[in-house]
Amino acid sequence: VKDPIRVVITGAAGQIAYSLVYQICSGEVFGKDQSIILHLLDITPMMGVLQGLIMEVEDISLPIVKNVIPTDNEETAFKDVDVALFVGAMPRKEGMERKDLLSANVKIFKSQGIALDKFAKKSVKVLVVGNPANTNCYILAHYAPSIPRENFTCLTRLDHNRAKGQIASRLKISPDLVKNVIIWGNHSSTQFPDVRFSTVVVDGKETSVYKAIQNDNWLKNEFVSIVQKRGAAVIAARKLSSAMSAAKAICDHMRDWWQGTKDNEWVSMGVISDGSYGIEKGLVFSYPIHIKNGKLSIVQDLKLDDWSREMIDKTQKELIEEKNDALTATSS
Ligand code: NAX
Repeated sequence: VKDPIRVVITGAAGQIAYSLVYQICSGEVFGKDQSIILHLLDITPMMGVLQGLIMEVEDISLPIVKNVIPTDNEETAFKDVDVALFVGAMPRKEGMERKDLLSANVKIFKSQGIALDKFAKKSVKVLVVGNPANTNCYILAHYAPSIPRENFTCLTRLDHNRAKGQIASRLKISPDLVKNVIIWGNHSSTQFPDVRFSTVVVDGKETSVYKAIQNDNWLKNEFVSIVQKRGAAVIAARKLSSAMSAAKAICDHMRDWWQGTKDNEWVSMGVISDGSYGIEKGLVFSYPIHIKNGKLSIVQDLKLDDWSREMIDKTQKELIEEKNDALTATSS
């Protein structure tokens, strides 16, 4: 068994964390031979609930968990961590405007960014899940300037998995036979789920999604809209936001970062833009990402037609507005 890595989960008393902790502790993400010290951060009123979670972690008695540290203190939470999963955020309350939510959350991420910068290892791998995920990640990175830019990501893997799921169910095939979907842009309803380069295996033969489905109208309209609005549909049905599927997506994201993607395959991740595909440099934008030896790279040279350019510009526009509002909220 390898020496332990320190993994912090924020929002640890919440519903995503409840599904996430078991998967992290079971070795599915970092490997069965990788021991773990788990740091669990939540706010002071949730410390009792967190104790319950710790009892459960003890009770499932997994061999790779060396220690669990519950805390409401940012220094304890981020001290020497190798991996930081930012799940915690303020939920949207009734009557709250989008702007109020953004302003409350970016303040949390400013404070946690400063603490991450001060206390975490410089090699820390960061994943932001709490919404608005892209913009929270932007603020976190902004306030943690000593950590390399390529270590910051936000979660769009749930959207990616939803897109795969929709294609698979339309073709009545298993989702693992769907490859190379892309989520471009913001984890919001302006995201662009793009299957122009995706392939599927049907009856043992690999073919493009467009050929297999033979309905461009469905792929350009209904499919896009279902994926964009899937989160809202889950909330409407469950009266709670996606948690089990979000936890699974977090694990997929981190496992691929740790272990890499196959040649000629990619996944979707929000990363700090280097200007690829005409996106403003510095914006946290979801791209097709190839991973080798722990290094993320944006897949280049995919052709954009007028329709896809327009879809990408629309989600970029929303992200620029969010970023500007966030910077105003954190500077006041
Ligand atoms: P919950 O409300 O169940 O849990 C959030 C937890 O965060 C709570 O325990 C709360 O006390 C804690 N928290 C609040 N402020 C904190 C702070 N300053 N420091 C530490 N902890 C703090 O929400 P849950 O369903 O677990 O969702 C968590 C976040 O994920 C939400 O922002 C949600 O919108 C977002 N999601 C993002 C997704 C994505 O794909 N990027 C998908 C799923 C989810 O909707």
